Amino acid sequence: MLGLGVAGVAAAPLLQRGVEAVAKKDPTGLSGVLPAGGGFRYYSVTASVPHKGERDYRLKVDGLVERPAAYTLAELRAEPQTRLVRDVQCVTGWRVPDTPFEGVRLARLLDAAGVRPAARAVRFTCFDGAYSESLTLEQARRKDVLVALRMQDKPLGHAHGGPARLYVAPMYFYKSAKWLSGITLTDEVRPGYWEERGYDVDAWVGRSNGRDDAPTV
Ligand SMILES: Nc1nc2c(c(=O)[nH]1)N[C@H]1C(S)=C(S)[C@@H](COP(=O)(O)O)O[C@H]1N2
Ligand SMILES: [Mo]
Repeated sequence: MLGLGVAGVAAAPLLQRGVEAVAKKDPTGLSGVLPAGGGFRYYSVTASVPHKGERDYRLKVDGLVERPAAYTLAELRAEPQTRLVRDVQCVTGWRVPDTPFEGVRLARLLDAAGVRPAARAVRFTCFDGAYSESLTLEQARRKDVLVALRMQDKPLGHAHGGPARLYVAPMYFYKSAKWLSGITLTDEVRPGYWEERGYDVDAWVGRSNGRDDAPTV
């Protein structure tokens, strides 16, 4: 997996013109190698993703909760916002230092929903219809895990998973599910898209990125 990713990045200049066509043929997303502004690559495991905005975006919170909810963007913006500046690290090798993300702490949304005692994990689903992610409940409650509405001090653009994505600051960027549409409390961790394909569920980048930060429980 890592080998393929590095090869893909190295081949980027050759692929630039044809990258869209290539991406459509590559369900792994490893062809998302078009260098983007600020050192980011845009990754998507699907060839196209619908646009959602003010009118039709909803973030559902359900599963093992007392009060299921569906947030509009305006409602998410009305919550207290937290800004974090950390390094972004993809497992295929690229890294973008000091990237600001801003949004609502996931712990806040979990508390508002009233997590039932049987819940042990959180599953995240996306309106691309394919990607998913997961965290243990303890990980999900950390202060450095956000539902991000802004990135690089701008509203989150569609290519980066807008209007809202998960942002798991202390872990590899594949944990930060783009186009986030569902937060489901479950009784055990259900492996996400890449985790079913061999990536670790616990994707800590390292202590320097805040691993020893206390959870907010
Ligand atoms: N829905 C969705 N989220 C996703 C992915 C994806 O393919 N689909 N790729 C993941 C991976 S592997 C990385 S490195 C980052 C890339 O985010 P970016 O496209 O904003 O750079 O998103 C993560 N979240
Ligand atoms: Mo990644």
